[in-house]
Amino acid sequence: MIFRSFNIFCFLFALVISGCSRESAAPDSSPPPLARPNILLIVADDLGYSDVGVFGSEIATPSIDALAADGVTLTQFHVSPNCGPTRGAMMTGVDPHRAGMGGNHEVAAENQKGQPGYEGYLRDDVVTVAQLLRDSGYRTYMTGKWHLGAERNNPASRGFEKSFALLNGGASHWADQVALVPGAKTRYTKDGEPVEELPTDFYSSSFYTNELISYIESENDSPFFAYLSFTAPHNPLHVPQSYSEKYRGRYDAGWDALAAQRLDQLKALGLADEHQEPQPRPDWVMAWDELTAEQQAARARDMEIYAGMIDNVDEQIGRILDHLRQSGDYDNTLIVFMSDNGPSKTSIADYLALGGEGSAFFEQFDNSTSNRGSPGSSTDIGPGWAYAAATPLRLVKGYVAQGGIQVPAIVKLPGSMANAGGRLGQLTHVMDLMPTFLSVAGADYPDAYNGESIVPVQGESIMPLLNGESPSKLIPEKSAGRRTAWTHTGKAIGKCCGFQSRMAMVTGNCMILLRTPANCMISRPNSRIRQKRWPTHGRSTQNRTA
Ligand SMILES: [Ca+2]
Repeated sequence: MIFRSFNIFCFLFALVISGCSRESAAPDSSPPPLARPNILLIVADDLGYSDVGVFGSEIATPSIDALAADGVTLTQFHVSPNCGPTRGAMMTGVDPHRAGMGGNHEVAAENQKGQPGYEGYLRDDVVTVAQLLRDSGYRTYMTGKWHLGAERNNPASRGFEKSFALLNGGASHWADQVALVPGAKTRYTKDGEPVEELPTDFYSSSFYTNELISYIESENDSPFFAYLSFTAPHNPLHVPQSYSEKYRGRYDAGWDALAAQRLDQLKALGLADEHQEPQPRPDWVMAWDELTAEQQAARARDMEIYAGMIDNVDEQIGRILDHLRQSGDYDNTLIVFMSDNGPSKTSIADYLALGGEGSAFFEQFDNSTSNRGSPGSSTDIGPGWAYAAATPLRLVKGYVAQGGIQVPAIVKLPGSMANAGGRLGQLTHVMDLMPTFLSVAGADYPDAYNGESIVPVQGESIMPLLNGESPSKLIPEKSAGRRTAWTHTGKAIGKCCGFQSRMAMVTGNCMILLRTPANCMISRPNSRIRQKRWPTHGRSTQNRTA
């Protein structure tokens, strides 16, 4: 019924568009109107809640801000606290455990290894949105970070007709292919085939954008689903120097000052309550004043580079949106922009703790302040700037707390939106993207795929919400019952009824810890659940570091 209604809508929409074309006597260079819209999904990596302008950032993001003016911002959009699980849910519309992506398998806890739900690649009993859209006649493209399995899965085997992918969770942003962590091998593929060498002028964000634009340009016979998966601003912090120079001196006052400044801006934008206090600095974040002058200079430079990476990402987004405007596709494209998790506090010390060849690996880098951001360096924003980047939320990537799982998100529907420039504060989840995309494409989620039964879809289309229809549909009755099941990578997030809890659920403005085994999503989805409200301030177990 929904799809039939949608098809009627598509037909009427096409009539309206074609009627407009006739009335305006537009030149024939524009492509013919498509009954089904294109879909462009843009994902930033480890971008904090207040790291873009419309969410309170001081970083210049005019392209993202313009997209928000044409679309709506989702101020309660939820993901998993780490890259792989978010991408698993995003691609399949189901809980990341059911997709085989319960955690980042590179850092799985002992009790997760070998368990169903923690395979580290997309399981055979899930289907991707790319597969279903391809099967329904869409052209399907992706560039950038995959992180959904290397041996068992790659974009080419999971529905993408054209792809250029980094299979790993991260790597150097330059052509040198230096691995993110000791002992890892950086792996790129093009259309599923290994890529041994990158162009000498390779820089991740611009290369991925160029490649995706070339795919979109190469064909014009059907709508496209394009997934632009930036690896920025994930560490290592790398960007052409002209971008970081724009922010020279901007962060000399430190992360405590930045957190306060962003909170003020969020209040001015109406995104934070006027009475909200700054989040207490976690024990693992040093006060800026405790750093030596040398440490402050190095850390301020890191944030300048991070800001430059986001500035550069915004420029790339502007380029692809301009391309769509010039080709006449912009108005007929559903566009989503989001981050995959909160800002990362991971520092070199954390990688060294993984053991192996750590010390020797990091000896290769020249992390002098003058070389930071350039090839041959490997730095990060560390705990302090991550704390500030998550403002006004608590904690950061890797934590089942709002700062880890609540991210900036923007959606622009095809055509003009009656609520353009507005905000939607209902609880939405990355699992909802797949059903939303299928809805606009007029495609069904099947009971079986290739003759094998598959996991039923768990997300829900947010089209009614975006269209301004039934705005309460997802809240409170839906969100109150939504099992979001975020897990922390191998670590308890708090105690619940005397047990270490690794799961939580958001209901309205509360996060509730769940007492349940980490792998119960597969084996016992209805296992006994006991709940406890998460305290205002979590305990911290980590050493402080600059
Ligand atoms: Ca990430």
